Amino acid sequence: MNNDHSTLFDRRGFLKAGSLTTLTALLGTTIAFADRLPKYYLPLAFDRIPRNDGPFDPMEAKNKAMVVLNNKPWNVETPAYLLDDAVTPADKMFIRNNGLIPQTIDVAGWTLTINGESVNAPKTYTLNELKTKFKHYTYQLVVECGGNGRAGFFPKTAGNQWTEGGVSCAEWTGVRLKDILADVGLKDNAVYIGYYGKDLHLSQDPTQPVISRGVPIAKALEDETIIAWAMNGSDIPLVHGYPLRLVVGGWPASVSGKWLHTIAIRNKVHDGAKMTGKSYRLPIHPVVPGVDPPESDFRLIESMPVKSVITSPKTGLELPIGQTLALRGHAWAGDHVVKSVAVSIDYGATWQPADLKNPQNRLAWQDWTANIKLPIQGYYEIWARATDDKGVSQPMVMPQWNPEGYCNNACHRIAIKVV
Ligand SMILES: Nc1nc2c(c(=O)[nH]1)N[C@H]1C(S)=C(S)[C@@H](COP(=O)(O)O)O[C@H]1N2
Ligand SMILES: [Mo]
Repeated sequence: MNNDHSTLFDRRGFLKAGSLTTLTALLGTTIAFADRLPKYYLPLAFDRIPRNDGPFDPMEAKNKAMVVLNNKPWNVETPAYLLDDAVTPADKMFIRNNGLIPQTIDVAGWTLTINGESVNAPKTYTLNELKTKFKHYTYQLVVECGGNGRAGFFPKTAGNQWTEGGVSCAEWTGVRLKDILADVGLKDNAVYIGYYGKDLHLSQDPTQPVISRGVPIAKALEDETIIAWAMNGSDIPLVHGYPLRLVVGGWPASVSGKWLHTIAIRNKVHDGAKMTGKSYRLPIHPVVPGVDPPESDFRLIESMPVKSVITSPKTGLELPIGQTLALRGHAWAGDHVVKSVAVSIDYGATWQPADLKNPQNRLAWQDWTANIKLPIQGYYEIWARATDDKGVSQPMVMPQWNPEGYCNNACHRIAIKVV
């Protein structure tokens, strides 16, 4: 959070020459009487910028225990115990923005355009056309930020320091992208899609792209890849992409484009903002922690790794000796299914199986429960570990370190006391 304006003023308390230049650029004009600004006086236009995205404050609609990692852009995480619901409610859904939340949404005039090299001809739909022309589907979908768990990497990597809470599983309603694409008509050379949203770059320069990512055509054509207008039975909240959003479960959430207005069908891997360089990429070969290989040694993240979270109890619980402890949580595995979850009370020396439910639909997370006995008084850590249908389990400690801090799926742990 940048509420510290000390870098803007010189020793005498007047705006620095550099700050004035920035302000002039932002306002698109010079400030009249700049030399008469009182000491430590921040002109209103400037004052607002470092503090907030604008008049809309997404935290007003959020649970008060949500943790703000950054407010420019807004990045807010959910403490693990707040993820206890089977379906994540809006007020407990993490926020990850790369740019500024659009402040004015023209719902009546909102359209979705499908274009790109690999469509027969571009086509544009109004919201109403999308809703009336195509069959509706509702799916629970895991949307997990590629950087979730970043705080657990050592050495520390740059970016928002998500702990466990950059993940959600809400119920999304909309139409299948594959139905729309069948209506548009694709060329045989279609290999990738790329989305475009209406958010603004932090610089407020409308010509600068914020984020434009995508998925291979096979993932785009899956039944569960939808263009949604509703979340948990209501309009999508503004901060989560109102009025239209691409939702792709199981892959880094950065492919689920908010404030969606265009999808390009590409004849090559989409090259929009944050598709290139090292964004959302992992080193192809394991690297020594702290070593940053060249760009050519990275690959795009596709399906997210197997993972689980303990949502009850909350760290800090004090349990009277002799009582059984009921544990609860969720587990998910990208494009895969979770086959088992186990819990440990002795730092992984022994494990006991949890009861695991089937997912509500493909790409939804799975609820698990376990009842455990804690033999003596004292401090305990409880670990949970999920294994997917390929036999791949979560690592008990930090997984392969990577320079951007993605895909940390180490076991979640909570700490409790038996008294
Ligand atoms: N238009 C747009 N879509 C976006 C983003 C963004 O900055 N702009 N961020 C992406 C990233 S990195 C994540 S993790 C998810 C977060 O979704 P949420 O804020 O609804 O939880 O949105 C994705 N879609
Ligand atoms: Mo993300």
